[in-house]
Amino acid sequence: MHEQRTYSSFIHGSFISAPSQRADETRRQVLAPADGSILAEVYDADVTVVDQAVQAACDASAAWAGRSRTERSDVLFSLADALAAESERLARIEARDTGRPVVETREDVAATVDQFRYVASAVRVHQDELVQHTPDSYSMIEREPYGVAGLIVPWNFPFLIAGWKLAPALAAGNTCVIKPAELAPLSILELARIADSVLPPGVLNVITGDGRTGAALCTHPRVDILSFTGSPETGRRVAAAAAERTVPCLLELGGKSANILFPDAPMEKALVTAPMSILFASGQMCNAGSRLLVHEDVYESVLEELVQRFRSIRPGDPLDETTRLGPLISDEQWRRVESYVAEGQNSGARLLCGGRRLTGGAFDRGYYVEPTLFADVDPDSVIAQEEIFGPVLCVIPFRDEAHAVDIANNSVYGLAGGVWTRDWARGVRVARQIRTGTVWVNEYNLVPSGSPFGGYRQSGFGREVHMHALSEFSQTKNIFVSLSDKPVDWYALEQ
Ligand code: TXE
Repeated sequence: MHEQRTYSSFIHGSFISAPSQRADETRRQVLAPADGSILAEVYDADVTVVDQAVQAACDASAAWAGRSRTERSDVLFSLADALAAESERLARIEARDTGRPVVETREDVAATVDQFRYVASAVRVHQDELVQHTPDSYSMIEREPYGVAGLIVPWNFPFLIAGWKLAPALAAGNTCVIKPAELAPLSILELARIADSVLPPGVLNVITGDGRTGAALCTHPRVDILSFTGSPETGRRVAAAAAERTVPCLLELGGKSANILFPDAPMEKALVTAPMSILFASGQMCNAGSRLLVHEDVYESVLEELVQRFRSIRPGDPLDETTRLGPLISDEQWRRVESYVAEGQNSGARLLCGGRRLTGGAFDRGYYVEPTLFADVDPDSVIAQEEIFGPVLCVIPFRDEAHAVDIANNSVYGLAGGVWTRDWARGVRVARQIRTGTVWVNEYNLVPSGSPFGGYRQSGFGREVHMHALSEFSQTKNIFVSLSDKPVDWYALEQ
C-alpha cells in the first residue's frame, strides 16, 4: 500500500504542489510520539492556500447542495465503504501519529465508518416540514445547508472527530474545509485521498498547519459555519471570530467529568471501567472520567483495587497488540502533565501510584507517563478543577447523594459524567442533577452513533454524533404559502 511521506493541503481533489519558495519555512515534520521518528513532512497552508481551499469549497457548493438527500446519502454510504476497505491501514496510521494503541484506533476507525453510515441513513429521514396555519395557509419549512463549513480538529482523536463533523456537514449539503491539528494530521489527509474516489472535487478540502492556518480559516469571509473541537482558550478565539462575522459556530471544549461510585455499584464492572475512563488515550480525552467520586463506605477498598489495576496497565509500542497505554502526544503535553502532578503533591493530595515519566529502553524516546492516582483530592484544588489531559485520576470521597452532586457540579465544565449504582431510580435522579451534556449510568465512555455528544457551560455548545448534528449544519427556510385570494386587510374599517 502506498505510504506518502510528504503532504500538502488537499484542494479540489488533489494535493497541491509544494510551494517552491520559502519551502523550508512552511514545512513541518510530523513526529511519532512513541519514539520521535519522522512519520511525514507536511507543508503549512498560508492565507493564500486557505483562500484557495475555501474558493474550491465555494465553487463546489451549489452542485453539492443541489443534489437530493438520497444522492448525498448514497455518496456517504460509498465513502463509508471506501474507508472500511482501508480500515486497518487507517488505524495503524492513527496509532503511529497519535501514539494511541492500535487496539484503540481500530475502534475509532470502525466508529467513524459507522458514523458515516448512520448519518447517510439519517439524512434520508431528516425531512422538511409542512405546517398548516389555516385551511389555506402553510409554512413549507425547508432545510438548507449553510454553504462552506470550516472544521477544526484536535490531535487526540483526529479521525473520529473529523468523521463526527464531516458526516453531518456533508450530508446536510455543505462543502467542507477541514483543518487537522499540526501534531497529528495524517489520518485526515488519508481520509481525503480515499474520499476523492467518491466525492466530487472541492466538496472536501483539507488545509494543513497550526493555529495560524486555523485562524485564517475562521476569519475567511466566505466560510459560513464553524465547528471546532479543542482547548477552551482556542475555542473562545474561534467563537470571537465567528461573532465578528456573525456566522454560527459549534464548540466542543473538553471537560473535567465526575464519575460517581455509590456503594451499591456493580463493583466489578465499575472497577474495570473507571481506570479505562481515565487511561484510554492516556487520559487525553475530553470526556475522561478524571474525577472519581467514591462513597466513604467503600473508599479505602476501592483505592486499593485501583492501585492494583493502575499498576497492571501495560504501556508500550502503539502498534503492539498487547499495549494498552501509549505515550502522550508531545513533550509539551508531558511537561503540562508533570506540572499538574507537582501541583497535586503540593496541594496535599495523596499520590498513591505513578506520577513519573516512564524511562528505560524504548520508553526513553517517547512521552510515556505512569498511570497516576491521587486520593483525598480537595474538590476545589487545581488538579480537581483543570483539565490535565493525561493519565491522572483524582479520587474524592463523598458522604451522600447531595454531596456527590455538589462536587460533580463544582466545575466550569459540563461535558460528561458517570453514576454507578444498582438503584436505577437513583442513577437517573443523580444523572438529571448533573449539569453535563452526557451522563452514563453504569457505563462510561461509550459514544455510539446516535448518542448526542456535546457540552454544557464552558464545555461548549452544539451536539455531534446524533442526527441532531444534521440540524446544526442546516438552516431552515420558511416558505409561507397562501392559497387564498382574500387579503388580510389591516386597514379595513371595523364593522
Ligand atoms: O489545543 P488547541 P492544543 C486541551 C488539552 C490540551 C490543551 C492544549 O487540555 O492540553 O487543550 O492543546 C487549532 N484559530 N485539548 O494546544 O490549540 C490547532 O491547530 C483556529 C482538549 O493542541 O485548541 C488544532 O487544530 N484554530 C481538546 C486545534 O485548534 C486554532 C482536544 C486544537 O488545538 C487556533 C485537544 C486559532 N487561533 C486539546 N489555534 C478536546 N476538547 O478534546 C490553534 N488552532
